[in-house]
Amino acid sequence: MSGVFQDRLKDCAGQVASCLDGALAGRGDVPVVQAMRYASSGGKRLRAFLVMETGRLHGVADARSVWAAAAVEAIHAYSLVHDDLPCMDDDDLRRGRPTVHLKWDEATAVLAGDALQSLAFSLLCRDEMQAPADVRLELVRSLAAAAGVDGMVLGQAQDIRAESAGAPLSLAEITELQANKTGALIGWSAEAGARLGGGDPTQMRLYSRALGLAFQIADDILDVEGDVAVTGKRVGKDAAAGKATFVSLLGLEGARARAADLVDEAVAALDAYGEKAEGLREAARFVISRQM
Ligand code: GRG
Repeated sequence: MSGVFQDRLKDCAGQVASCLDGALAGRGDVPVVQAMRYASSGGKRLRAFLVMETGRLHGVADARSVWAAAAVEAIHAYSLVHDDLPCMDDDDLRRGRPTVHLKWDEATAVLAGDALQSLAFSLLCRDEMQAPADVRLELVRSLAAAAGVDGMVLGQAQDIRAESAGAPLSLAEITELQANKTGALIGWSAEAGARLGGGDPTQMRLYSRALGLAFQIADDILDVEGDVAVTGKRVGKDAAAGKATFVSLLGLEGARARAADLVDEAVAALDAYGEKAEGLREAARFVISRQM
């Protein structure tokens, strides 16, 4: 990972952490709030980076875009807490630490996830974002669509349904499922910066579609080849569950080649932006080279 991208990712992560800390401050040691702080800390903050970097590309200062970046990270954190529950993936490890329902209990994990989701929408209403009402409304509407039953929740439901289906999913079905489950939030993140800057999100949409799919293919590869000490989550789960993945359908080399093609596609979508988009190009390359 190049120094410029690494520094910017770290910088965005720090700004988002301060924003979330501030939003959750002053509530004492209530367990559900402690669980929200725990669940929304750590992680690569790739979605936050996408919001802030596409924002910068469209002339938006970090002090404005960080609220939208924190919002998408809050939704992402909620999805991970709920995904780890015994009724879903039943995981014990996330971001290298015990999952929320093990550190507290299931009820606290459900509530912390719910409250992180509400928090996300309240962050989009913050005055500090300095967004006109129509832009703010569009960000709220599109985040609801990306997170809900037209996006991430639909993808999660398709994933759960596939586990009990008679036949493994086809490549087209997996691609659609993943576009919903992980692609929708990644897409929202890349488009949010353009929307905040009053720009046209079309190129960001093309970039993020390719990026989101490459991200998921890399995730499938990591589930086969990753090291739990580095990924901070259990690996080998897909094969153990007999799940169809990009690796089971394309083979390891095929999956790597497809991911590399998608990175080229994502990079090509940034042509019109010239040098200014170098951070986003590096992000695309990072997505398939990452070890965590
Ligand atoms: C429970 C409604 C609901 C949705 C859950 C996103 C999701 C849907 C589940 C996560 C399961 C999973 C491991 C998906 C693979 C891709 C993914 C989202 C990985 C985690 O994202 P990273 O790598 O995580 O960006 P960090 O920890 O870096 O933020």
